Amino acid sequence: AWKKFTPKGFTTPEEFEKECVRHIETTLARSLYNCDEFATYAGTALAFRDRLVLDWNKTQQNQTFADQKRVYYLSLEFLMGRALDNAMLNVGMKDVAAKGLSELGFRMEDIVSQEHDAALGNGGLGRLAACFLDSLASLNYPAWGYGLRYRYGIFKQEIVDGYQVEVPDYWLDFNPWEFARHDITVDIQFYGHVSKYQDDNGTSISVWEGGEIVQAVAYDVPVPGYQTENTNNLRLWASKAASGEFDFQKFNSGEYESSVADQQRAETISAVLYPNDNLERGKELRLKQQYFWCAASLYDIVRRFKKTKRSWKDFPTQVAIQLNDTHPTLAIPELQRILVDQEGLDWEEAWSIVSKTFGYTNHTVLPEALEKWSVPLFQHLLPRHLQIIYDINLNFLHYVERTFPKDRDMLSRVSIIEESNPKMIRMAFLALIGSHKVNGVAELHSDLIKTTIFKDFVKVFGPDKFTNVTNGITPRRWLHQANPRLSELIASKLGGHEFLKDLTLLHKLENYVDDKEFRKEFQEIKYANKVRLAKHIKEANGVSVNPSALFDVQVKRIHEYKRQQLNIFGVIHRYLAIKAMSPEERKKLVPRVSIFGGKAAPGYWMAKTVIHLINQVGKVVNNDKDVGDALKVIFLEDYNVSKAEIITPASDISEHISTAGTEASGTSNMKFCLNGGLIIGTCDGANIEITREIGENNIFLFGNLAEDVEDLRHSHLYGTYTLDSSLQAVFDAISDGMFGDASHFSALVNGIVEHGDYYLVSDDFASYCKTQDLIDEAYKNQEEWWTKCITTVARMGFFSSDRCIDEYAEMIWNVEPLPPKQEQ
Ligand code: 26Q
Repeated sequence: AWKKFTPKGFTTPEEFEKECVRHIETTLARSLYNCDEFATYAGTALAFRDRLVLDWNKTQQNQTFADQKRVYYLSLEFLMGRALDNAMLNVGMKDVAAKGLSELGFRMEDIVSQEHDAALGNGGLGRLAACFLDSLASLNYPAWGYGLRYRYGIFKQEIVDGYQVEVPDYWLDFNPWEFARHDITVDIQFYGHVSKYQDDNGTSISVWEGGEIVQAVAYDVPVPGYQTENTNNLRLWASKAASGEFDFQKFNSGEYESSVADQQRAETISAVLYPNDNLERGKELRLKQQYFWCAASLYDIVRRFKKTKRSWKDFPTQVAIQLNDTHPTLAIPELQRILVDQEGLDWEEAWSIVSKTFGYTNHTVLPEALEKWSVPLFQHLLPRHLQIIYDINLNFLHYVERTFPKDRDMLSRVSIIEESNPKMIRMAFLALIGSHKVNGVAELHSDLIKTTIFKDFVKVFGPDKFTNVTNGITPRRWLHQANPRLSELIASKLGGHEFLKDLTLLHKLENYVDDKEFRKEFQEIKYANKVRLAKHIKEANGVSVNPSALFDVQVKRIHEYKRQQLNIFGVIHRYLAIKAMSPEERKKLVPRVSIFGGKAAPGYWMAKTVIHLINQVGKVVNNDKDVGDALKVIFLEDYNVSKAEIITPASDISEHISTAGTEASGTSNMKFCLNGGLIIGTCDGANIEITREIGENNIFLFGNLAEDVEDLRHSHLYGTYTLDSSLQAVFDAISDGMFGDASHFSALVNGIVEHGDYYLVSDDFASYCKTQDLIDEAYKNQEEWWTKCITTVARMGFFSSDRCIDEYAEMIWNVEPLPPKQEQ
């Protein structure tokens, strides 16, 4: 008999080296002679990939045979960042590999940084999807992610003369983490028309005919869990010309160019990630992306379900599909179409299955971010889906009419179709009507959607359809990987790394708040992280910053509602104050480094102006001899996940200062706190729950409340209003040309002074500056400061994405974990 083969990967540095070198010499066909850092990265990645693949295959087999409910997370964005470091830590072999690498003459840090970020996302929404995959895998949930394999991820940002310049992010040159499945393809139809036929029983059936076909090809990415064999799958679809469509006639008759052009047109669908964050732009290509990806994913899910030979009514007990915002809403009419047109179910039966299968997560209440598509565009691209949406709407409106016969206006308010010119499809309404649960991403936000955009729907469906799942972050990447020394320090006090699987265990750290030794080490770690960031700033910006200064960080997408303008106006205010001081007074100041980072959507002119102003202020302040260390202003180029891993552990204060009621949750606020930084923030999004967990004494809150925003906006437009005098002084400095040509910034200033100050910068400015002064005072009292930091870390347990995923599993998906099979 054959002995059972149990794959065992390397366990010693020598074994690792052997594997790494084998891959360099054979898989990559390179000689060890000219083995540079990149080749070594590739060898290392392939050595770890081998281990993942075995677990991955086993997991998928296990999931197939287990025959239990699975979760599908549909997201147009997965902002994964780098994979190698994460894989090494999950397997628990990073130290072994580091030793092996050093024997080969390399430093782990240099090797890890060779990897290109997988930047298939804009910001919070995409990174949330990545954290969720990590938690789903680590908690052994049978779950798949479905997304698009963009050839170009989010653009790379360069700063040239203070302006943002976008550079394409071609990231697929060498990607060891994906597996092309050329045998798993789906033909996707576009355009064409709908014909009606009678079947043998005389019932009419609709058939979508004509148009063009594009092929979807699956690319699979393994998603390893932390210290479990469980390795889930992320399936990304790439577009390709369908074989029948590639015109060989043309090809042979010398029209080579136009036949290649057809091919390229098909590949355009998955070519590029739309770089808008919280702003919807109704472009046809975006709608094509959405349908392409939804249709391919659903075909795949349905195919898998059909293999179980179960009856259709079991579909919602076997399949849970979560919609990450409205971007995958087309999955709803698509499943209805499959069930009715292709599988022959009657409408009611099909709709009951559809509406039990989907859950919808809302991430915004900003009106400019709510997705709408024009009916004529839809008619052209997806004629059958438009009919289905009209039928869904009709049934829904009948129901509303019966339930609320007296409220005639209700019908037009809740209709999926907006009666504008052209008519528009409101995707959020379709997502809500087609799902069994709708959730917001923080308590305030989940309350707000019930009283604003979905108010009428609470009446129609009742409040129980709506729920909250406060966002979370994975402690594996955002503590263990980004801040290994802090992770080790915590482990040394808590007796191991269990807290990385159950973050609530952090509360035990409160026992060490007054422990002298612990406090000292905690401070040393923060300092070392700041030294590392200072080194990066020196290399990237050429500016020397003092690591003992207070590091004040705001890194996130640039958006008016996030109010980087409030921050930079505050910086100018500080600069003016410093200029007015005597040298003796300046010496008493807490030195500060204001660090900004983030991308502006390429067409978002105001956001680009903010970037320009920050850089202009930096140029003046950083070269002003009067100021010295008292203030430095840094804009870090190309903020992304791997930069966040350096920046997050190095902050003393981070800024989460959106106009109250505009930021759905925010997740970087959680990352900074978990890494022992304090935050200055408004009463918005998850800041409110962070305050509740860590205590009001440990956070610097300021500004107006969400409930007052409407009145404040009104009084700007119709009341009398005098601008705060210190903000006026800031505007005067800008107008005087202190930061270069003032005309560059006039729109930014006028938006506040003349055009209603929609984001209430002037209303919050005084309270913001006052709170910044409080921070300076608090920092002077170092003992108290570190108490706040340590207490904050100890109380962050709630914000693990593991907690979040367990809540989704219980309240929305009704799925159980599936632990990996023990080897016999
Ligand atoms: C829509 C249509 C067309 C083109 C682009 C888009 C689009 C793309 C990305 C619309 C929105 C987004 C991204 C939104 C986003 O990141 N929202 C953030 O989600 C986080 C996770 O829940 C929250 O923490 C943030 O508060 C929220 O802003």
